[in-house]
Amino acid sequence: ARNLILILGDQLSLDVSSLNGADPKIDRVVLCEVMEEATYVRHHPKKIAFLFSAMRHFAEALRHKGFSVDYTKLDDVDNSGSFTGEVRRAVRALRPERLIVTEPGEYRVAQAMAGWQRDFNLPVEIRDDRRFLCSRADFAAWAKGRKALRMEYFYRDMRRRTGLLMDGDQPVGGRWNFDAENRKPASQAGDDLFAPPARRAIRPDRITAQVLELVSARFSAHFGSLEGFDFAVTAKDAESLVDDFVTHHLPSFGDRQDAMLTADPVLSHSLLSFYVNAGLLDPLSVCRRVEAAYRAGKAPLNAAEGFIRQIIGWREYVRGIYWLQMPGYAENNALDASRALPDFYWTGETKMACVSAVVRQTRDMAYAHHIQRLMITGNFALLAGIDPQAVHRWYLEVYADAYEWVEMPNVIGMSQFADGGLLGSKPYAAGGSYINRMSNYCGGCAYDVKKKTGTDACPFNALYWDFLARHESRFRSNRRMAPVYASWARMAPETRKAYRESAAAFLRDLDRAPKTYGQIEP
Ligand code: FAD
Ligand code: DLZ
Ligand code: SF4
Repeated sequence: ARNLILILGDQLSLDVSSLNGADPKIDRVVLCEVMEEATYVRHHPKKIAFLFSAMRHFAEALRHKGFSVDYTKLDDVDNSGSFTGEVRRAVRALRPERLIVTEPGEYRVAQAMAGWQRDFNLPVEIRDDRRFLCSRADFAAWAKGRKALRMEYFYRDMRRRTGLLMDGDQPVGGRWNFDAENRKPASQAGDDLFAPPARRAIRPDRITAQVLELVSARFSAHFGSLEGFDFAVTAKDAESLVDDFVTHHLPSFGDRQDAMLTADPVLSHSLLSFYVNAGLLDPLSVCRRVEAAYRAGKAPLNAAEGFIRQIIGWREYVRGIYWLQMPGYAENNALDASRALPDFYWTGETKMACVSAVVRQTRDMAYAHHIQRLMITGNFALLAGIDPQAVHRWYLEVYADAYEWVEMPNVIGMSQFADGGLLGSKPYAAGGSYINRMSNYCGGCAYDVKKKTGTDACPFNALYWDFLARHESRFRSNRRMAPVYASWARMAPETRKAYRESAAAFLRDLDRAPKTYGQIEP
């Protein structure tokens, strides 16, 4: 072979940069299912099944285009178990002139790749990942010399650069951000108002059925259920889910974005992150579809703008932060949090109905929407002072859209404030009243959300004030936190004491409970 082209499991796009200029007659493509990638953290079985099946289908699509593809299945006898091992095997067998690969999404893999040129005595060309609008170099240039990095300004640049929702050099509707219209409480998000049609489910084909068998045989010890697997595993099926989202769910996306309902775990979210992150969907094309729906009068501006901001704003921004900050970013622990992750993150067995619902949903679907991740499981870990490393590892394991470049900044930065405010200016901490306003979880909870302290009070209430009190010296001077510290200061000393004692009692019980799950090594 002339060029050996390695395509990773989250690079499944026919126009991925490693394939640019490839010639099916003389180049060779390698894809491999390897144990190291499936177990460096114990990924949810649905995530593993999704990627393996999508990889197998992608190999078929490449063959259809005339490429010779060397595909290693997980249980092939000579599978070496790692990217480096598989590249070594392919280099020995095919004696290519060079190796071409698109830059990986994780620092860990980038480190391994950095040694390949020397290890294999072969030119290795690592190309930019053009599926992102903003290259790592562009982001570094944008960040350079700024006192504080803020997503909102980055996002405006991305709007200008793409022309999305722009009228000339002005944002459509005269404003960049319509979030003020997007935070409707649960009482306005109910099924009676919107009654969205059921989600389109993709039925497993023969290839997926084989993968499901493999994954259930090999990874049943991992957290999560394989039951009811209905992910798209081809670009074509993923496109059909975009159609479905834009037609049926986008119109109410903005209104229902922050709400949480027990009976409707997805609301109007797109469920597209799996496919965008793995390469089955192109993020910019999805945004153009959403813009077209708005321009055709089929979706309101607050929905279209909100959706597009998540993709060309947040998604690009967190990736920029990740590469700007790695490898140190993973180590951040600005709030000195050290508590072990409670077992109920793995079992869902807790009296807190909100946490239980999100953990069980995560186990079943390998999915939770943004506010569930941020304001339920994330918020609890933040308030309880859980070790951010353990929280990071949990998120990387349990969500089918998780890769470090996107998961880590969202967890270490946005959710746990472990980066000390680099990513966001204020911690996402909230007590029970926020959760009660945005969800209908509290109605079915053993705790009383209206009660502030005592054993039957919602634990989020005391934990919230305890968190603020613990970190008063850090946050008091934060302008956005001033109002809550003013309330804290106005409270009677006995009230403050009761909050802190209630929180201490809850945390003592938490510490006493056995911790089994997080300790098991892969
Ligand atoms: P929608 O609500 O429909 O949003 C549309 C798209 O916008 C998503 O598909 C996604 O591509 C993008 N998006 C939205 N919010 C973000 C964000 N904060 N960062 C990056 N992209 C965003 N997203 C991941 O893709 N992988 C992760 O591992 C991940 N971990 C997270 C951990 C925490 C603690 C938090 C708070 C958020 C995390 N997110 C992660 C971001 C967000 O929660 C998911 O992208 C979203 O829930 C995916 O569901 P959806 O496709 O239905 O999203
Ligand atoms: C997540 C994952 C899993 C579970 N398995 C594989 C695999 O067997 N082969 C593969 O090429 N990629 C896999 N992936 C995705 C990789 O972990 C991902 O490409 C790297 O972390 C870089 O982002
Ligand atoms: Fe969660 Fe508290 Fe509501 Fe129970 S009362 S569901 S613990 S917020």
